Amino acid sequence: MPATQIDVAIPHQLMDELAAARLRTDELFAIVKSDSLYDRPIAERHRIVFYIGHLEAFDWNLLHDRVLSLKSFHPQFDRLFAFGIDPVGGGLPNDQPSDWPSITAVREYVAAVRNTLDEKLADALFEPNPPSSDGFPLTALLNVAIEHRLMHAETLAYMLHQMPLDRKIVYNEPLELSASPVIHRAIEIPSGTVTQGLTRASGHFGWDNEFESHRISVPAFSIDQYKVTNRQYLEFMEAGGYQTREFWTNGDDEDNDPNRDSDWRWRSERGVSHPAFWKHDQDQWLYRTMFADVALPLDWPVYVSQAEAKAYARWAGKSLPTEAEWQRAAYGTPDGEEREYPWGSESPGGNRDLGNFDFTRWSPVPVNAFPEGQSAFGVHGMLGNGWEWTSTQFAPFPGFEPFPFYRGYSADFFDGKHLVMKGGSARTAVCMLRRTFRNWFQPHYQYIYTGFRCVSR
Ligand code: AVJ
Repeated sequence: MPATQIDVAIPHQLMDELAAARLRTDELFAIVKSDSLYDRPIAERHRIVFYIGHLEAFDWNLLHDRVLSLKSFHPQFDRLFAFGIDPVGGGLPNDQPSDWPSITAVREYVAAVRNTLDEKLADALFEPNPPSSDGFPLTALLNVAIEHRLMHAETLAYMLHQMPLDRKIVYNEPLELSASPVIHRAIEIPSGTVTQGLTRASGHFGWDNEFESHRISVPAFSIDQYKVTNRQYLEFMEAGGYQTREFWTNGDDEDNDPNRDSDWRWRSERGVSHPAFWKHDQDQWLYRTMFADVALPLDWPVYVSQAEAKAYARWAGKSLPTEAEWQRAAYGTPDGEEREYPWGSESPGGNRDLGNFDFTRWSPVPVNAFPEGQSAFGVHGMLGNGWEWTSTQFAPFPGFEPFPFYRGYSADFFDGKHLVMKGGSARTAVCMLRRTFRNWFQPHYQYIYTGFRCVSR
């Protein structure tokens, strides 16, 4: 293909991706009944109306002066809606609905930002020398806007998940409750080398924490073939898992974990006694999907905080994998080559048989539902159907540089209080299923679509 055709195709694609990402977030806000848009479904987070403004304010603040030479038309909203992440360890927000602008004013701002950006972007992307900022081309900044929005499409789903059903417009989702019987076993992974991260020279888009590329040796270990299921987690609960302190304390310091004494305190102070997605009803467990309460689907992966995952692993006499072990199980091969995806090189975009991701469903499926997606070592379900906790603290790779236009994206969380998650969920967009993408959360956050599997060393 002549170079000019490539130049034209890439910008078009990014505008289409931005438009598609906007549809995803619009579709989410449409789930909320109109009299509930000022609710705060999770105590630590903002009210829903904030996020309607935030997604546009983020794009505007990122792009308008840096690369598009546009003047702000609503600086007050640009600031009000700028920051969407919880403060760590601080108190809970106590703003009132009346502190926020009307939904009409917010929606007008959203429409105006979109129109103004789109008009200017269409020109800027086709200029002979498209604009750049600190050496980052406009296309990289657009990828940041698109992926930022798609990450919120997932974290907003976590938030709306916690709303009472009578505040949502309910969609009758067909649920996949059983596949063939799940037979658990551990798979031996021989020692080998794992490549982490991206090289800047590759020109591939990645967030700041994905650079630079480097290799790590991983000693042999064995790993669960499937994610831990609700059925297995129930056994842990019935064995007194939530009441047994030794499962919640890192006495041996094996992970060098700074949160080692805090897990039991968290469990006790909050009175945590079951996964946040479960609900006890008379004498049975129910599972709260996005749109319904159903009898606990035993073969679905359990979604829990990292503290709960570690407690289960200790009860089972095992551990959580490190980030490098997880990658070795997912992308390594017996001959030492590394794959692009667990199943090979096929992009997950076009094949719905490779896993439960990219918004096809709202809910999990049984852990053995996608045999075609297994890794070279035969480990199932590593991409999709729920992120997976690792024991690795979120920290920079060698050669890390913060993005000059978004310095805090990762660096604000290199605090020893966040753990890496790998994989993806039913609500993870296909672009973030790349090998180098790293997600992270605090160890006591229960409202995420994140499970785990165990390793033995
Ligand atoms: C990468 C998912 C941990 O939501 O806390 C969104 C993504 N950062 N806006 C988060 C993010 C800024 C972030 N995670």
